[in-house]
Amino acid sequence: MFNLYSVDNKSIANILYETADLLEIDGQDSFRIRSYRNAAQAIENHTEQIRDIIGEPKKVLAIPGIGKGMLVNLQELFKDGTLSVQADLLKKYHPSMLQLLKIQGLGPKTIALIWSAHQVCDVDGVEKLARGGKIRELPRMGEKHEQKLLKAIEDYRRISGRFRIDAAETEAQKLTEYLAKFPGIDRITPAGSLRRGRETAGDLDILVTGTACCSEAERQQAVQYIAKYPPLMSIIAQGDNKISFQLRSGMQVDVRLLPPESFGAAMQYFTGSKAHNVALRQRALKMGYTLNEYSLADLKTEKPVAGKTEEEIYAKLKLDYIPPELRENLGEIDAAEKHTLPVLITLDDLQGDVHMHTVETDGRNTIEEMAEAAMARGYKYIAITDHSKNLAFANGLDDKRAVAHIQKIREANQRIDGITIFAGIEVDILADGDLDLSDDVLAQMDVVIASVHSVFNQEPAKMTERLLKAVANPNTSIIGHPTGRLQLRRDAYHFDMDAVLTAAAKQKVAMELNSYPDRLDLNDVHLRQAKQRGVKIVINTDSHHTSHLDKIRYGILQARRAWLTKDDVLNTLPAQQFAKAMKHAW
Ligand code: DGT
Ligand code: CA
Ligand code: CA
Ligand code: ZN
Repeated sequence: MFNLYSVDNKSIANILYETADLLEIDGQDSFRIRSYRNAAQAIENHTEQIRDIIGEPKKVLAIPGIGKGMLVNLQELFKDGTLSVQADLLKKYHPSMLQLLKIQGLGPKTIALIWSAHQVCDVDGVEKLARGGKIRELPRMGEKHEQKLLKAIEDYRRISGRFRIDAAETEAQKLTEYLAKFPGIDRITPAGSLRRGRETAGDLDILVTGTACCSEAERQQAVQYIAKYPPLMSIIAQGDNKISFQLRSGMQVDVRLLPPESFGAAMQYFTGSKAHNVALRQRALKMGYTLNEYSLADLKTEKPVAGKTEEEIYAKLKLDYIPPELRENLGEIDAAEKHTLPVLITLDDLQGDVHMHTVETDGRNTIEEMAEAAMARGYKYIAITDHSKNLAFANGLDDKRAVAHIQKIREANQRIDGITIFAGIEVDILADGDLDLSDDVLAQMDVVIASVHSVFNQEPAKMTERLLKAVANPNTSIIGHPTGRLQLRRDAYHFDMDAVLTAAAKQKVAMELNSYPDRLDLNDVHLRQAKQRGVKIVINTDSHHTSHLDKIRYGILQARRAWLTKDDVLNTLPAQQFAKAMKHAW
């Protein structure tokens, strides 16, 4: 069973929401359904992680909306990794029901209708019904509903085709914990787009090796074990050294079992990218070798010359080792040959994180708590950057509150040893390009992040002008999440990126790499463009909770994919130099 001690409140809430929907489809009484929804909501909003308090029933029962029955459910969830109420319902219907519930506008009531009329509960089946005009015949449904449903299925397919890096990573971790329990599996590693740090993954590629992968009979036993992975929904293909399946989340997984002597070759091959591999194979051929997933071998004798590690393969091909993030055939092979690969930035290079919110606006923790958490990560400084008044729903600060907040931050900085706390703001860039607070107040800040949070649909020329005005404001230190895109949800707003980058380089205004996995903004492509224009980057988390500080690693991955080095990133500087950089001096 996978380890639920790494499961956060959000995932527990999701299981309870799903269960409530399933109970509703099953026609159970509304009181019971509501108790699941209420518990889900309470857990989702609870600041303490259930996994930390599950051993203390009193604390769990103290959460409003959680009664004795729900406590038993939660205990079961942590003990067995599943909820029997949910498991039974999924057995009665089919696990595909969970994917149906993810379709916009398709609720439990309609699903129940479809089920009772047609006993269909999978996306393909429902689509077929809609195309055949069968949905409009159901009670209280019409042609309009049918068309809307078809459109929603199309959207679902488009979006669910790829998963965000954090979701892919979580699934990979859970599966890894499960695989590690099989005797004779010694190494498990993700390959593919996840290992290259791409912002989304189409599917998971997991490589496994150990004594259990040596003979066909042994591999078959391991494959049998993998086929019993609880979140597995259906097996797509199964072979001698490979099994592909779909998880209940909709994610597809390829697991390959390899003998230790070809593990490096397999890592190289399945990490990709395809374009990198094609180029590398051509190089191998020119040098008298063949390269495949089993080894690098002599072209004539077919004798393997490397395969156990990736390092020896690159070395034999007379290349410096190429980090996975660079393997996109964008010049890395050439650079590896000439020994000019950049020394990519690492997490350890960062000295601080300068975009975070507190309880003063829409964050969940205090200045002190953020500072302590940052110190525990080894940071030398942070900046507290709460919202400005234009973001009314986030309780944004007006001039007066902003000044008082600066004072509070300065006091906290005095009180707390071992870390510098800069006073900052994430100020809204208004529709006309003005900033949302007075110049006089902004001038008192150490760090001014200017961000667009409203009126996204301006004409590109207008949006460009708006951003240029914000860059030109002498108080602006950083442009926050510069394109505004939300992955798989909202496209970037349209503007002339090159014009904005050119102006930013000239004014010495930095661009943010916002590490929040919904955002990853700027992305790898824009970061490379920024570097070419001589623009400096600040890598931040935009934390609204102490636990969010961890998300910095997603930003680091994107920075590495963009070939960024320590010198390209301002928050690798010591505190005093960083403070100067925020005032356009570097
Ligand atoms: P994804 O899943 O769309 O996010 O992207 P990847 O890069 O994970 O692609 P995937 O899962 O199709 O394949 C994993 C790796 O396997 C890929 O990066 C390179 C390797 N690979 C797959 N198909 C081929 C192929 O036809 N030729 C070569 N040379 N490599 C391949
Ligand atoms: Ca993949
Ligand atoms: Ca794959
Ligand atoms: Zn923001």
